[in-house]
Order: sequence, then C-alpha cells, then structure tokens
Amino acid sequence: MSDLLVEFKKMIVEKRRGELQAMLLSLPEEYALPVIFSQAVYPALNEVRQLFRDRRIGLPELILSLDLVRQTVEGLSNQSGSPERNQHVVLGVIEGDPHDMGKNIVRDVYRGYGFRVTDLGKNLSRDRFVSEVRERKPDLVGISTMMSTTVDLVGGAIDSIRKESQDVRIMVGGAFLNREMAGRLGADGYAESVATLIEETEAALGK
Ligand code: B12
Repeated sequence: MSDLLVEFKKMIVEKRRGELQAMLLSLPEEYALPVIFSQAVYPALNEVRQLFRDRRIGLPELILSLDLVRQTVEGLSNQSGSPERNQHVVLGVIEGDPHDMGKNIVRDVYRGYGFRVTDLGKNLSRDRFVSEVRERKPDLVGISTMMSTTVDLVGGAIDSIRKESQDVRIMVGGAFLNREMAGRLGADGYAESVATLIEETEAALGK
C-alpha cells in the first residue's frame, strides 16, 4: 500500500479532519476511487469498529469517527468523476430501527460509483417501500437494518415489494443479516459491507 494511503487511513482513524479535507482536495489523479475505498477508507472503518469492540473508544467517539468516514466517502464520491450509470437505487432503513449510519455510508458509496440514489431515510414501513417503487420505478431497492428485532419486517417489506413489481431487484444489509438469511427473506442480493457492495449489486442487477 502506498505511504499516501497509509497516511490517509491514519487521518481518518485519528480524526484529523482538517488534514483529511486538505488531502481530499489534493489527491493525485492516479488514485482511483476503488483503490482509495479498499486500501484506506474501508480499513479505517474496520479499525474504528475494532477499537470500539475492544472498548478503547466509547460510543460518542465511534459516532464521530463513523461520521468522518461518511463525510470522507461523500467527499470522494463528489469528486470521483465516475461515469453516471443509468441505474436508480431507492434506499432506506426499515421501520423500528433508528440506526442509519451504515445506510448512509452505503448511499455515498453508491453515489461515488455513479448510481442515482434516492435516500428515503429511516423508519420506513413496507407500504412506504411499495409506494416508492410504484412511483419511482427504481432498478434496485436497498433495505438496511442493524437490529435483530427488525429482520422479519425486512422480509415483510420484500414480500410486498415483489407483489408490486417483479422487475425491481432487492438488496439487503446490516449487522444482524447474513447471506443465508437474506436468501431466506427473498432478497436478490446481500452485501456484508461496502467492501463488496458494488460487485454484489451488479450481480443482483444481472439476475
Ligand atoms: C451507533 C449505534 C447506535 C446509535 C445510532 C446512530 C445512528 N444514527 O445510526 C444510537 C446511539 C442512536 C443507538 C441507539 C440504540 N441502539 Co444502537 N448501536 C450502535 C452501534 C454501536 C453501531 C451501529 C453502527 O452504526 N455501526 C456502523 C456501521 C458502519 O456498521 P456496519 O454494520 O459495518 O455497516 C455496514 C453493513 O451493515 C452494510 N449495510 C448496512 N446497511 C446496508 C444496506 C444495504 C442495502 C446493503 C447492501 C448493505 C448495508 O454496509 C455498511 C457499511 O460497510 C451498534 C453495535 C455494533 N457493534 O454494531 C449498536 C446496536 C445496533 N444498537 C442496539 C440497540 C439495542 C440500540 C437501542 C435500542 C438501545 C436502547 N435500549 O435505547 C437504541 C435505539 C433506540 C431507538 N430510538 O429505538 C443493539 C441492537 C441489538 C439487537 N438485538 O438488535 C446493538 C447491536 C448494540 C448491542 N450490542 O446491543 N445505537
């Protein structure tokens, strides 16, 4: 890994916001988005989560760090110059779950890769997903949940979306889901994290 990307990752983990912003503006052109994501941003995300698990940082610090990761992804996405794709993603968190930080990072990575994204926010009922699919006719719906208690609601939303449209593809993700559960709930795709998000999404869209 290049020294620059090692430094970039450290800046995120150590929350050196000012330096990070300056570096975002001066990154050499040869650093393509997938390389920066996989070698700096994503390892930084993992390191921050590990620090939290090891109780070396607390919840407020975790939230600040996750927000900085998200802002970094957003900054990279805005300047990525990725070709626009003609694909529309509608994204949101299922009802009863207030956790939206994972969803927000997913949204910004999609935008960075040229997808058009409609972010519906959080606390979305199955009816809301259905009405958005009816009106917007997206290529893909992404449903996020971080809680075990809301996983079944994701399955319900998928069933209802299927009744509305056979064409739309559905991806799910979030802390308590895994590939096997995603399949059981009837999703077309699952991504454990943004590290595999684009490949998994392309596979789901190709189904
Ligand atoms: C941060 C946090 C909060 C923050 C949320 C801030 C926010 N705006 O999101 C706050 C403090 C508000 C919060 C509140 C609560 N929380 Co909380 N929270 C967490 C914590 C520590 C981290 C979650 C997170 O954001 N992770 C960071 C993201 C980046 O994680 P990620 O999983 O890697 O995200 C990736 C993937 O999931 C994937 N992905 C995500 N979405 C999608 C969508 C698609 C389509 C795809 C393809 C992929 C994908 O890509 C992401 C990026 O790589 C977790 C513990 C943990 N270790 O996970 C508990 C946790 C989720 N919380 C929990 C609970 C219980 C609560 C509360 C109910 C606590 C309470 N009793 O009050 C409250 C909610 C109250 C309410 N209003 O209902 C529990 C859930 C337990 C369960 N059985 O479900 C957890 C697991 C903690 C625990 N161990 O008990 N929480």
